[in-house]
Amino acid sequence: MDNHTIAAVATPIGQGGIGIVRISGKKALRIATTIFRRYSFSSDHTDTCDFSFARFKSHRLYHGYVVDPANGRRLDEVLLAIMKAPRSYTREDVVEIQAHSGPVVLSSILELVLKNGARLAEPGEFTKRAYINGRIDLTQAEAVVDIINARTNKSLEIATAQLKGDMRMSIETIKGSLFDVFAEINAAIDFPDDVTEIVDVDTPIKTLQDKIVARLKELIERYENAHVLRDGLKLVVVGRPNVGKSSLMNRLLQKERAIVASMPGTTRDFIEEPLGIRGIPVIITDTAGLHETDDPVEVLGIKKTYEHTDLSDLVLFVLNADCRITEEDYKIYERISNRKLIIVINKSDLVDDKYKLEMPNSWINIPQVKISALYGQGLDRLKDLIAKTVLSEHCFDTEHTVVPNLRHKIALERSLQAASLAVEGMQRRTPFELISIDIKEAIDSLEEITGVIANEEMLDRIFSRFCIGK
Ligand SMILES: Nc1nc2c(ncn2[C@@H]2O[C@H](COP(=O)(O)OP(=O)(O)OP(=O)(O)O)[C@@H](O)[C@H]2O)c(=O)[nH]1
Ligand SMILES: [Mg+2]
Repeated sequence: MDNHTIAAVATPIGQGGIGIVRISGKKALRIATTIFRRYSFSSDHTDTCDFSFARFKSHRLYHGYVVDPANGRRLDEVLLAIMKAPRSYTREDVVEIQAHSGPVVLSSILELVLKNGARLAEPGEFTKRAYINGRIDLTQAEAVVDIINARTNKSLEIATAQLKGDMRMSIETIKGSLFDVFAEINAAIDFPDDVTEIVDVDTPIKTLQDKIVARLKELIERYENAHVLRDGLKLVVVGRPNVGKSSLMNRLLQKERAIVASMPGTTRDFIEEPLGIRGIPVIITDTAGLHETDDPVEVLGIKKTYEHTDLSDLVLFVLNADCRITEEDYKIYERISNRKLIIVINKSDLVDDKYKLEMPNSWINIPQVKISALYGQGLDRLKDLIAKTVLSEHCFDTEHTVVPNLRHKIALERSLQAASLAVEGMQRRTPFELISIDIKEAIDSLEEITGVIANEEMLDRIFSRFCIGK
């Protein structure tokens, strides 16, 4: 981490009651001293006396003006919040300038702050510093984004619990048990004669099974049962060009979000939007029509479509009621048949009510629904089918608030695999040196979750989800 003082506008750009410029780092108080003039009861309401930064008291609000020291021009009347290290968001000296919220006033204040010694913060850099300076762990940093992005009460509840440190505590408890076994085994390796009780491997095996393997499994299961409540169901709409994918997405969203046109190849990039279907939080993705093409932009769009389907919880495979199933439809099916599917037969307004689209036998068991995205027919049945399919897949766990995200789950699985290998090893009386490697691996995977072990790429991925100023 560099030790520059960083600054950014911490509130959304736009007009509003209050806008905040946030500064963090060694120079924060000095910058505040340079550009802030305290309100005084003198006739011109300006405290011209030098208000040295040493006189700022922590956790106080100061009323005054932001003044450009170069020309004495007042930029705004503000409240200055002072939080001295280490009792601040980043554990560094933090100054927040609460000004009026308008894009021009806030950017002038920010510019002045930058001119006087700060550099512009990157997205999430304040939170990254809180993590690097040890105030929060990585799960708590992630929770900050989750709180900002929360779309349902349940996801907010999960994120708040995670910010409080509940996920970290669960991980620490399991890690503590792993350390106990690790210490015991290493004692046996180092002093084989002194540690007699380790010859009895039943105790560490029981600890591994009850306090480690079982708890890891429980957390992974909680991901399976609650991640939809936490992250929203990932619903991807796919199909050939022009079958009405964008029309369907717009219908479900009840707004003209995606462009609809009669020529194929209208949607070239994916479009993602949140919505609720029968009380289930959903992230719907409209995608580029899938077909053979040499057009490089379409090729990229199609690659992205498949990336999305591969990560989806449910795929709406859209067909055209008005024409027979084509070679392209078969190819798409081949590629997505490993996902949970619903076949949506669109443009049913163009065919007779009794008309049945001929389908291969292998598709018969896939849930199907006839709709007309153009006229809004069959939408309720589609929504019921989505809810039914999802509810049969997930037994929604609404009780727990400690719910791993995908990154946590992948690391938990690695930890579980290593811990299970350690159990097997002990049962087969494998040498402790080898078992100790598995246990170390199980510990390392858990430390990746909390960020005791972290690499730059992982941190970049996590903090790039933040907005600037957070
Ligand atoms: N008759 C009828 N026309 C429809 C229906 N749904 C969509 N259309 C028409 O079909 C054409 C293509 O619709 P889009 O929603 O743009 O299709 P798309 O699958 O997103 O197409 P691409 O983005 O090009 O892959 C438009 O002219 C729509 O008005 C429907 O239910 N009935
Ligand atoms: Mg489209």
